[in-house]
Amino acid sequence: MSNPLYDRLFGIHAGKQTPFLHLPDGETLTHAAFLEMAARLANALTGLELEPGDRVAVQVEKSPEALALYAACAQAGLIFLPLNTAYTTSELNYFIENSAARLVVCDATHEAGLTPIARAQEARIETLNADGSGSLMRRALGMLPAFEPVKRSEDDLAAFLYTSGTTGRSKGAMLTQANLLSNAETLVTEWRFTKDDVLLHALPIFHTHGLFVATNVVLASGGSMIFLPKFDLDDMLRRMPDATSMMGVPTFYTRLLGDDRFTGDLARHMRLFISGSAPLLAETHERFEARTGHRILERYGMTETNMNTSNPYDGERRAGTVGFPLPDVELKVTNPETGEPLPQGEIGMIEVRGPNVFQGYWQMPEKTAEELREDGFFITGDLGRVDEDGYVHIVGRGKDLIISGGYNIYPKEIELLLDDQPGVQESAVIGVPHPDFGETVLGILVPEPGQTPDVEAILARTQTELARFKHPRKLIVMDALPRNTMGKVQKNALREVYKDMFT
Ligand code: MCA
Ligand code: AMP
Repeated sequence: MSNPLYDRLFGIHAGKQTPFLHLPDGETLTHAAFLEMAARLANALTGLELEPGDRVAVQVEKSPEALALYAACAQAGLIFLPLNTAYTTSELNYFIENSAARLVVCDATHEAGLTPIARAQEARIETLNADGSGSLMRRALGMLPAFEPVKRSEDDLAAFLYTSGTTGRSKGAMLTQANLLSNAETLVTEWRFTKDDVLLHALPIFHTHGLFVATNVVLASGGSMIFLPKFDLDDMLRRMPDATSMMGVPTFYTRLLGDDRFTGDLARHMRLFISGSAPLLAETHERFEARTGHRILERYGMTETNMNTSNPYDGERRAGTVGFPLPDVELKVTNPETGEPLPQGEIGMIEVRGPNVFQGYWQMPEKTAEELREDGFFITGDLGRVDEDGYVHIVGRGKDLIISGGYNIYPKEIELLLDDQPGVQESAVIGVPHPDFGETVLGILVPEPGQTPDVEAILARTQTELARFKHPRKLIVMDALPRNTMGKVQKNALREVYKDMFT
């Protein structure tokens, strides 16, 4: 029976004794062993009475078992819904409820907190820990290491990835098998991945970058990954000699450059360095080339679209640009007010269309209609231009987004929480330059007349409600927010005033 996602990424490796994951302890997991683990998990999932199309919400640490759970969901026709390990219980409550997940898989340390939430949804809960232990693997180990993939078509949904929104409510981006496959297969060709590649993988696997870009590309090409639990400079330097390629967010590159042990010699044998998820400063690009001789290949993508553009493998990788639209992706720059295409070179809204573009936001038809045009073009919210040679430049964001170390943060979500705090009349949250994370979160509070907000207590409150990476690194109290004549808060003015706060 056919199941394109499983067949083309995983099934092609059936029985192969070639390495797939090189683990931190020196062990290697072969493709065959990985597929057996996935099949056992798929048997365990169907044993939990899950039906094709059901959502499986997964908040677990990075491990081979966590990756096998993704493969198992593909095989069993379930919708994989990975969640950032930094999310707090109150954030998770929303995702589980909104997606109506049928199964929640979490670390044992979060089981007690999540059980009432799962129960309220009549969802099951299983545990999977960083070391591969937990109730889900216990079930899986008692299962057969073979599973007949559930029949699926390319148009069936394969994953939901939640992305924050301008209104503060996260939206579940629905991705089909075709969305994932088309992008993975295009990138293998564009970036020349082969079975001989060994990718240094230190990204989290709950976002597009680490899961669909890095992992799917390696799967589709038959290569292997040095699978590190997180970015640790010592591990990166130690393992780089065994790798051929690396994908990372700009923070990876600035951290490597910040260490004298990262020498040209250490990187010389590498085939390819790729950057994305946030703007790579042209200066970082240049320093990296001066140190290693390599020009970083920068590409541009989104949760809703996977990858849209890439600098060329052969040809000039132009610093400060995100390269050309991928072969099957159409990209246009439009007038943000009218949607009319603009002449080449002019700055406007970037819109994209192609097999990579998602199906819409789960149960949010109005939000979908606002961003996904009927003709299939997705309004990215990024402002850019196409230069005379066809390179795409991202020059800013129409959306009020902060990107910190590659994680997206929508100010609205934090502002809603700050506005609710005692003594606060209103707030504004902005991103300001940060040497390590690129940008970081700054909160500005306007007190209610005659009141003095307790800044420490408010910071503490953000800590219980919001994931760590969203916490304002500082709160500033101001008498009034700058506003334009329309009454809109002038965040640009605030960003200008506080731009040197962390640099
Ligand atoms: C960790 N912290 C952060 C971040 N990460 N704070 C702000 N922004 C972050 N990104 C917190 C930690 O909890 C810690 O808190 C403190 O900051 C310092 O942590 P540190 O040890 O320095 O951080 P780290 O654990 O080394 O992580 C930094 C990191 C990591 C390596 C940059 O955030 C990372 O792997 N980022 C990649 C994100 C990613 O994959 N994005 C792709 C999204 P405390 O002070 O309490 O100790 S997909 C996407 O964007 C699209 C589709 C695309 O194009 O790819
Ligand atoms: P996400 O919501 O995590 O999918 O993040 C997508 C956003 O990250 C895009 O809309 C861009 O604003 C930003 N982004 C991704 N790659 C790049 C890049 N290479 N340069 C600049 N911004 C990027």
